[in-house]
Amino acid sequence: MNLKSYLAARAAKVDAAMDQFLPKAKERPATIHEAMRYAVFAGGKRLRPVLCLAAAEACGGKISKALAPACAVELMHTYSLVHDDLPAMDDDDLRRGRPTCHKVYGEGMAVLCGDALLTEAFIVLTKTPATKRYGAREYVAELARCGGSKQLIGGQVMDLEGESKKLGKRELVRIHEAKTAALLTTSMRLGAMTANASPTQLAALTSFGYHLGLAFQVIDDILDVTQSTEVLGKTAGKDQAVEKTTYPSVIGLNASRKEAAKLTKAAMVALKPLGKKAARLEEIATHMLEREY
Ligand code: GRG
Repeated sequence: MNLKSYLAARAAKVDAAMDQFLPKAKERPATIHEAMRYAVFAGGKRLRPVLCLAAAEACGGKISKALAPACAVELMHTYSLVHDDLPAMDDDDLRRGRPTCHKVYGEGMAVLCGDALLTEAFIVLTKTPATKRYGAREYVAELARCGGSKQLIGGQVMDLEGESKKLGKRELVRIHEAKTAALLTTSMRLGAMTANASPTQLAALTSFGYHLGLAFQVIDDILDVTQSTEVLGKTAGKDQAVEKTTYPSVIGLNASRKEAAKLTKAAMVALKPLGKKAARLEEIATHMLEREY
């Protein structure tokens, strides 16, 4: 199967599982369940869950066992987007090509929607089958650590506190390690755990997730400068407009492109211990480097 069909098929599997896991839109109180579904089924790329499934396969596992953590990481990701878009944070009107959650449901409901999505992530995660090496304790610790004050929340704090300052590359990398790279790494690790990954396999996929996550963020910063709002589905040029520190603003566009390629190469090198089973992950990494939205 070529990569485009593979990604579409995997995203469809994730969507079908997500539809089963989430409370129905009419379940009372309906507004919150509608809002959760509005945020989740808004046409995201499903990159994190697809990586989670691919990580399971790269360790010889079955994707059916990795669907719950795949949905859990997407739920955590969607919560972070809903809260990040709020007026108190990035104040964005557009996400995934549609009005942001708070624009449709109001600020109070969007706060609750993010809270509910985050909580739901853990409910869904508990449906993951245990393996010889890993069970509920390891799965929950992994996702909670990623979402906590040292990773996602911590990264957002550094981001908020850096808003009025000119940051250097080291501070910028620290923010993206805690935000984008952390969630991509956890997606890989949870997928690997469902396949009873050996310590060597887990370490390889951890390193892959870290480097790919940083590369993804560099590309995201580049696209903010080079693409249109229509193509991105979110407000283009936003970083420049609010004078946010980004890779292009710190090292320039050309050096940013080189940095993304270097990080992607490092991600590929990390896959070596997995041998041929990692071929799909290599393809995904190349695709992500070349992505246009
Ligand atoms: C806890 C509020 C809060 C925030 C945590 C992860 C994060 C920090 C905030 C999310 C907003 C943001 C700009 C994250 C950077 C990562 C990124 C580029 C997200 C967009 O991911 P895509 O392109 O989005 O995969 P889709 O819509 O395709 O899922």
